[in-house]
Amino acid sequence: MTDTHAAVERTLVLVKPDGVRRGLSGEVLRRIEAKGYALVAVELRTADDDVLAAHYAEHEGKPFYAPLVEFMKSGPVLAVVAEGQRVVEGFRSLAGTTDPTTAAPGTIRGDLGRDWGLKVQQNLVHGSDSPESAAREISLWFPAL
Ligand code: DAT
Ligand code: MG
Repeated sequence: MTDTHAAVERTLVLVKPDGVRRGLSGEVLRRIEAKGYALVAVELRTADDDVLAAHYAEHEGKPFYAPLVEFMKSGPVLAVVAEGQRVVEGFRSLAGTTDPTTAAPGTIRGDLGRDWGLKVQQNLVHGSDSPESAAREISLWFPAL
């Protein structure tokens, strides 16, 4: 192996309205920092339709799309940019799989989330799924970065 210096990358994390409502913003930030990633930006804000339509464009037309957008507008979200080598896949690993009921214990969703019998999985956090998604989402949520 010749490339021993992996590039520093950035990812977009959202603590979704369920996580903010439950007072878990600090717990999510704690896990990001405990893993050794740096916080580049942290901002509590209420998402609007334009940001959410762009953010979730890949899901437009799916049955859970409209309830997902409504849920994401149901309260403030904590928008975070975190930085470190392989942070995109690293945060996805910290978050756990999409369905919080079966997400592995030890992960954010697995430890803190569950099914509440709702149309949309309220799974506490969003994390970019690739470096390309991260670049797109960071420019959407934090155009000044
Ligand atoms: P992830 O957030 O793990 O990247 P995703 O991008 O496939 O998952 O979906 C975005 C969000 O939409 C997800 O966090 C919760 C909701 N969602 C996804 N699939 C769903 C489904 N089958 N039923 C209800 N909500 C769903
Ligand atoms: Mg996704």
